[in-house]
Amino acid sequence: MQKKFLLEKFAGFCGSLSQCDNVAIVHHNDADGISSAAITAKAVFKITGKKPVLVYGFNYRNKATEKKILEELPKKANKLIIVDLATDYYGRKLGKVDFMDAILIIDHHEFNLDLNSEKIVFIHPKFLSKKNSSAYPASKLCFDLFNRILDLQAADWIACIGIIGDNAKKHWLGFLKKTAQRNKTTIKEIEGLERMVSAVGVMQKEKFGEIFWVLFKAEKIRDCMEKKFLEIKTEFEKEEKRLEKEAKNGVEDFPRLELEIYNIKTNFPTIKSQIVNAISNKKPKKTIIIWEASGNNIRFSARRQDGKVHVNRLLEKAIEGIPNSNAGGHIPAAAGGIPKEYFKTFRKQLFEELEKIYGG
Ligand SMILES: [Mn+2]
Repeated sequence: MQKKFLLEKFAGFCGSLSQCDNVAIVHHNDADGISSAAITAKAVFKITGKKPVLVYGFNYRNKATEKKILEELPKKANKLIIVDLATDYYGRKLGKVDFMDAILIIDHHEFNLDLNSEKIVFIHPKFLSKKNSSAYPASKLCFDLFNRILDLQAADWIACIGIIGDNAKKHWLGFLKKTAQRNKTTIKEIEGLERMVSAVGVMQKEKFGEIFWVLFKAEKIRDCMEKKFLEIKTEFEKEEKRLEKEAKNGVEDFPRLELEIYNIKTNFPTIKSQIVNAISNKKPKKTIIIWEASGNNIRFSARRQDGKVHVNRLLEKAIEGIPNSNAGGHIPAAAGGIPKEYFKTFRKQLFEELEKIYGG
């Protein structure tokens, strides 16, 4: 897909938006996803004078939300914007939403299928930038795209929440610094805000929707700092500390394969991302895997920051042939799940794949 043509297609989508449209936004339920949605909603509001009629946070494999989305969409909205959701998974569902007038997808996960068509505008960093896609969070991409069409400068700090949440800070230090200056604050304060947003997403998912509206309405960082959210952040940081310790105590270390496997037990399964990021940021030359049992399933996250192992491929290989399994994401960061009775198979295939790389 040609860059110029794609940007024209994007401008065409924005140009076609009017007061008569009812826009729905579906976003990944994490810091990058919700920031992408807030930036997008601000842009839609500037263009149409209307708030989005529907906003859904969505996690992969959440069948209940998926069903609700597909039921409500045709009743309430005629245009759909999907942000920060892997299209290889979500793309298959898009067949079911061809009743929409137009669809805009902005995402940065690895993909196989280019969804661009007459009705669908699909924008991915691969089409626009030489940057590695995982280093170009969806929130920054949304910010850059809409900022071409209208002045969104005032929402620069929201893009930073997504950048920090997706562990891409080191790729955007200049932008973070500039944003902190323009907002008369520090990078540290913006990091605190990201922690607060992630804390609500992890600890009290039911309140995460509120965060979207807080970000959407906020004009500046301090408009978001509500006491009830800051209390959740304190709880979150306590749980994080506890789990980091627990993980370290039970680590399985495989030095020859530069592999460390961690296990945690928690009531807040999505906290895995934060724990594995914290470990991996200290050990960029190790493949780090963290897993936890939830019901009949094992869920896992993997990280590798020097690029020697592509953890999205690694996990995809490790789940091969396992029914009801899934895995995917980015080269340095990926996640997935399997039914727990296949944990041995998963481990066996994981080691086999690593042996191929390390020549065992
Ligand atoms: Mn993302």
